[in-house]
Amino acid sequence: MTTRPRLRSPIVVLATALTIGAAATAVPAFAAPENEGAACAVPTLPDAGALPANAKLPDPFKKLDGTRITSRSEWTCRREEIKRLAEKFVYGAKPAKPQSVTGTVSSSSITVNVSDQGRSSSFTARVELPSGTGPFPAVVVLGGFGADTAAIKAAGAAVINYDPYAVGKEGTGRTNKQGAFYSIYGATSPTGLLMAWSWGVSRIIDVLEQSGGSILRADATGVTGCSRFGKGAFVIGAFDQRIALTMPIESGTGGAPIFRGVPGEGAQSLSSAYGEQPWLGDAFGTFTGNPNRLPVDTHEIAAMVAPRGLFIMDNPHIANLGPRSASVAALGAAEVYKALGAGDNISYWSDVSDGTHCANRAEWRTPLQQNIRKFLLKSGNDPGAIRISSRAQGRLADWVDWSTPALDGSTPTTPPPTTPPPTTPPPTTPPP
Ligand code: MCU
Repeated sequence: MTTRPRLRSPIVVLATALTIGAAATAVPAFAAPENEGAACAVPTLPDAGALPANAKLPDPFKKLDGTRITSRSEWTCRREEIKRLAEKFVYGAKPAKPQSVTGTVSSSSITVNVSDQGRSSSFTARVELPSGTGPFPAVVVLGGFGADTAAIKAAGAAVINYDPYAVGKEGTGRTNKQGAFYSIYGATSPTGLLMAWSWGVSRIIDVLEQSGGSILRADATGVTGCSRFGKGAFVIGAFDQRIALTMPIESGTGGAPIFRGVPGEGAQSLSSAYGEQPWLGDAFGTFTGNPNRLPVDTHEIAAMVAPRGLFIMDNPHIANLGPRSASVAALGAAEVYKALGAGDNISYWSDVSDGTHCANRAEWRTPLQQNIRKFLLKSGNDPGAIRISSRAQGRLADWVDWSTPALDGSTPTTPPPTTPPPTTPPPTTPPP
């Protein structure tokens, strides 16, 4: 079942930030909402048994009512459809912001206390500040390996060391899930670990917002992680629009690679990834034998990040990681970015020499820092790049039977950080 997020209007967000941050100096003028399309009217989703088989990638521009979007403003509610399909069939529901989120931010740690419907839990994350004077943007680094934290700090961003296992533990069965998420939503919650981890980062950002932003800016958060934590980074960035920069590394099956490409590429099989840990939601079990009935694929999850910064790093030397399928996801998402006028905001880079999984790679240092400057520090404007290694090159044309529409470009989908967003979602009825 998809939990319908409670509407949290941008006006409330602004008022909250001003009230709590009244004593601080560096209050962000406007904080983007976690999910801009929460109020969109979405048709009833199909049941798993009624989904048609489709060996090609679903058309990201085609709404549930069968018509295609024609303007950029419609992307907000089309994205909401993708979000709800992804929750129902792939990752499990991400609950709305809990009744109470409190916490503290210091120069060395963040504490998050959550309570909802009589249950509570908490977790902490260690903070490392860069040199210089804050407030700083921050990159949430999952799991503590594979991400170039020295390069992140050298670029001027703080590192928030997030332990995903505190929020969603590995090594448990699907009916005994543990961690801060499951203490609240139950050990038998059908929501998988990736979405639980995503919920945890959203709660960190809630606390950053409430802190007034004097140490860490709440409006400039990035996320990264490698391997299983690359799967996590991918989902975290897709499901919280307050995250300005999403950087999954060598994420493998359950992360960036298109599900439909995994069997042919010889990547970790869908059933292996589903069974290894409860990363994906319980509902994904229906699709592990054949992904063709999935009404969404990962090119659309990547497109949920648009027009925000997305930098997918991959390793073309290990077929088990599905780098060919990941490149197709990036190419498919890039079509959405282009249609939204944000083609420069997506990067994919698998052109690397060292084949070691989660190695620290010199090749990614410059684009990583460029992305941090562009999306977190707002001090650069380097265009993104798609650099696919010839070792593992996917072809989008093999996977699509749709073309990219020229969207009416008059309305941006996500307002820039300094401009308040509209208080009502755009109309959902198709134009006559
Ligand atoms: C690529 O991510 C995973 C992979 O899906 C697992 O099968 C393997 O056990 O672990 C990888 C990983 O997280 O390595 C650190």
